[in-house]
Amino acid sequence: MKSDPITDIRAIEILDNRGNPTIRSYVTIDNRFVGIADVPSGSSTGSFEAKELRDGEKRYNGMGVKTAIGNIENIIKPALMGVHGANQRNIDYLLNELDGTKDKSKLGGNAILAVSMAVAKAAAKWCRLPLYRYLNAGAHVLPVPQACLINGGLHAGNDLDIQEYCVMPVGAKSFTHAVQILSEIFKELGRILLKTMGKNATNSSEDGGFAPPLDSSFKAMEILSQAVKNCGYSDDVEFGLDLAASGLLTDDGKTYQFEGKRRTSREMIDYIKDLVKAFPKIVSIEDPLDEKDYEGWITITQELSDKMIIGDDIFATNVDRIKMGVEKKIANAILCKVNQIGTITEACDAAMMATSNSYPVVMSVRSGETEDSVLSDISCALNSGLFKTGGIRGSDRGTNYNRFIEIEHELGLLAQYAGRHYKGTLI
Ligand code: 2PG
Ligand code: MG
Repeated sequence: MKSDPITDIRAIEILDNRGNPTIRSYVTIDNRFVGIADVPSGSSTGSFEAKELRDGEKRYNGMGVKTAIGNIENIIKPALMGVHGANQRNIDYLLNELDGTKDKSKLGGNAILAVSMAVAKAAAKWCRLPLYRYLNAGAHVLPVPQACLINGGLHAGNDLDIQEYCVMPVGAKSFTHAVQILSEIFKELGRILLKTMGKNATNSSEDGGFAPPLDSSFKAMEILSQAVKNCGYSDDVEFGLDLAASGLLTDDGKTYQFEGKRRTSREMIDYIKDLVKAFPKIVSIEDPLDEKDYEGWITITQELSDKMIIGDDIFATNVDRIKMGVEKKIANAILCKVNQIGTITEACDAAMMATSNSYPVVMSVRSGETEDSVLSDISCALNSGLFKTGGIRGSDRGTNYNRFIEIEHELGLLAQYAGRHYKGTLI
């Protein structure tokens, strides 16, 4: 009898923060060690992502995940019963083999990830280790939280076309201190929005930032910078944007509908260059262009080489796509979202591929999250220098902030806050 056999796998349908169903899975090792994991889900999803399996029936407007749960119970469970749990690479390999498709569309990326993450959690318990330590004996980096305090695009019911305006407290002394800075700026931002635009301006977005009735990125950056200044943190923070530009592309497949105009790729690049000229503390720009606009990506990476140009939809946390990006000189950093690729092993491989080509790794949550903080542990295991968390309110966001604070306490003197070295590999 193996000492770490998988002895049970179960899954149920729960709700995420947007009121959409998602999967919670339970994996048991050796009849005693239970790992529980919830699957995140995006709104601004790219076409290269692992496919989420949704029921497409009347219930939950087609968003149910009962078919994916059926796949866990009827296909994955019988295949994994008795298999060593504490060998994540082998588990993830078996999951991929069972699915047999490139995009995990047969069993569902959500079904596969649910099991991949719950196995890791159960195995960590079996080893009597916290998950980050189980995944990497050298885990010690607390990332700079990249918190989006103002939202637009698909994440907000306003007219801002850029999806995320983020604050990065690079000058904080620790992760715990970074959270304090973010919270103070968030509250001051709320006061400014209330005073200048009234209470409707303080409504929340899908992932916890404000969704003020603005239609200009310059104005949003102005207000955000003012809040930072009022709190006295101008020297301690930098800014990041996520344009999520695949969602801005028009039907012609070439031009973008952005801030009241149809713009070519060149015009989008020029707009971004003007914006970062006006706000030089914007150091990080994610998905400035569509996931297939390779020429545009090559140009912006070259012309804004002093900024972090982060590939999210274009790379989809996929080793082959990152390799392609490195060869073509597309972007100079990656966003790492575990559910884009569908297993922990493949997400770690993507991060390693990026790191070994000097592309910094920004770990990220999705807009659809639950109270599960598994991504914090994975970020810590990867010694990632940045973590995109969404806003600072809501327990679906707070769970990751709080988990990092907990890890920082746990690590004590071993903990290293990435701070101004967020681009570097601190392994
Ligand atoms: C993104 C993410 C997270 P979503 O585009 O980076 O903020 O959004 O999860 O909706 O894809
Ligand atoms: Mg993005």
